[in-house]
Amino acid sequence: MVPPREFAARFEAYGEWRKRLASGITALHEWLKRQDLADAQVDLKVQQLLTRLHQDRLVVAFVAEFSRGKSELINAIFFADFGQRLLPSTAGRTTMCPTELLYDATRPPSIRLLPIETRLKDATVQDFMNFADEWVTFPLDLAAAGRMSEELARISQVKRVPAALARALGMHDDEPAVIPRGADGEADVEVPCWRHAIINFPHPLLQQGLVVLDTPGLNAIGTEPELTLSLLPSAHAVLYVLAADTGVTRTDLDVWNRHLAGEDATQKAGRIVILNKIDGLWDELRPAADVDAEIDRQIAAAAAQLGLPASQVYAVSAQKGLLAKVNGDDALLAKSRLPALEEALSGKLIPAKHRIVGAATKAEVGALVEGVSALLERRRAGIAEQLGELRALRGKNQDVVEHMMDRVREEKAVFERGLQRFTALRTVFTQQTNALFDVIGLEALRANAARTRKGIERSPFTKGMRVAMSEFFAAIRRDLDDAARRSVEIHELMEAMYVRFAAEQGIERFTPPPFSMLKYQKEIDRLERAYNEHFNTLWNMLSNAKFGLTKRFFETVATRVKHVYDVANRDVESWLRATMSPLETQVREHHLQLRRRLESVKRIHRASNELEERIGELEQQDEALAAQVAALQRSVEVVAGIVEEPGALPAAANA
Ligand SMILES: Nc1nc2c(ncn2[C@@H]2O[C@H](COP(=O)(O)OP(=O)(O)OP(=O)(O)O)[C@@H](O)[C@H]2O)c(=O)[nH]1
Ligand SMILES: [Mg+2]
Repeated sequence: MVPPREFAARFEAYGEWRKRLASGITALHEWLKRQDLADAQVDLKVQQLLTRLHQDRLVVAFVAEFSRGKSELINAIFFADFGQRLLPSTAGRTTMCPTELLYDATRPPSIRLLPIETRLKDATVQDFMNFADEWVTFPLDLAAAGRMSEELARISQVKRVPAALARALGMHDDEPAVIPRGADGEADVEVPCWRHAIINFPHPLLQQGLVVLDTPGLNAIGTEPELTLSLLPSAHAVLYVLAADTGVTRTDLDVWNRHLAGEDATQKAGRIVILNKIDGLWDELRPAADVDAEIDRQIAAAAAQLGLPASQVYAVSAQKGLLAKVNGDDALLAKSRLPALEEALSGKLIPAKHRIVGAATKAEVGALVEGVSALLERRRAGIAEQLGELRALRGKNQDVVEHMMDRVREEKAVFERGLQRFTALRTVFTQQTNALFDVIGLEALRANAARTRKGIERSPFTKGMRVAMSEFFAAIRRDLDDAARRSVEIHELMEAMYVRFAAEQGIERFTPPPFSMLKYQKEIDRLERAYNEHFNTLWNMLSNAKFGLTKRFFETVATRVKHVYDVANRDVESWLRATMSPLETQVREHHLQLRRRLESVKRIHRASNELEERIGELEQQDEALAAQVAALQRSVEVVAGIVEEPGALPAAANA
């Protein structure tokens, strides 16, 4: 049997693989540059590919009602080699704000905290990311473990504020800790000090792109829409934690239904449910088999209640697992059942990620190389044509050469007339693309969002909000439909042009790819559905609608929509480039070839001994081109070889 590989080890192997892949691509790029085959387009594509490989992240989120042991599990799975409890984990509510653990090499190790008061402003956590001055930063001293855990304890900080402020922050109704005070009879309310925390920590796993998201128990999940609309959906894995001592409670089910159940069967299949704290069932006085049977019963009960197969529920003891790892106690580690969970995590998650990244990289390198090989092939075809012409001249007299010169001149004249048409086409193309960008540009979205904000302000209650929001989404749909129509028009124009240039100029036929807006339309639909669902639960949860919360809710939705627009704009841009640039390149190459042909015929016309010399030159050029094609093929195979490497997939053999 293959010994189970821990999550950590497998994730490290995945990181190493990404590095090898990046250096393979860099080598290919270097070669292209040396051969003078890398134009701006190629440079840009390679840059994007490398950035994506470098920044590739794997986001694992932990969600549960409070005190189920999320933070303890994170400590045990990812950070046990730290030798102590990294994240605070205590009875009662501990983690008071969503906490991301990641590593960003451009910053010193630190904990960055976004004050809870930022909830009073119309901006999401994502928006605040760009404003360093809004965050409070504390450096982490990696050499002093004690001091470090003191700094990290800040994610548990709470404070008392007047009830009115708590209400404005959107944190009153469901906050049980009410401390009577003050002459006006209004009670003070305990609220978290921070809205969001980012722990920047150079742990090897985080350095390789792992991002762990720890969340607070139910109450903060309910009131920070961003978590449910954006952070959780973008996580690669969401681990849902139950505790054996409580079983599945009503609030556990609430969290599950609201944030995790989802309509999507594939989504459900990806869920991992953890039944934590099984050490509470351990009993020295009972036979081990009895205890195991009890654990199995609890697993079956939990699975039935969540509507999942029992195979997706993992029973563990986070606390004993952490202790066992810190003390190197293998027997206790096995008893904690933590390795089985880690095996499931790494066995599912990392190979899936590996496959997706590998396939995407391979496809992009393939597209890149295809463009370059097409160029090389066209050059070879040009040389073959010239060789044919020149070989036919062997033993012919001056008249024939003159006649041929006339013919090339004529071709050149035809081409130059075509060039005028090409310039005219460029103008139309630019006009049409500008119109397209007007429709899906950020300006249009900004105007739409401003209208919606006004609408919500005018009528900040359920009905007003609903009307404003449905108008917001309707306007987006109109824009996307309009953009879809325009992209079809551009596609038709370009298709006709390629046909025409092929007929008139002998330029190679090329069918430009169509563009589909469907992806963005679907994403907008998904957002609207998610918005509707969360809006309803939000409204049921809050007895009186809070204006600040409503607005913040809208800003979260708007940020997500802006992201969709950003991606759409980027995609449209590269689509337009892909549509136009083959024509540009071919026109340029064609022009060059005609000039060369004319020059060589002129040379031969001047002196007849030039003929053999020129044929020899062309033959050499052809050989050089053939060698380039072969070398290119080899470089591609190197990259493809790295993609296929089984290195990061040790379980593939026994999967
Ligand atoms: N017996 C036992 N206790 C555990 C286990 N895991 C966590 N605990 C305890 O349960 C309590 C809550 O653990 P946390 O890690 O703070 O729980 P959490 O889910 O992060 O809770 P919040 O941060 O408040 O949302 C702490 O006192 C832990 O020591 C376990 O496996 N066994
Ligand atoms: Mg916690």
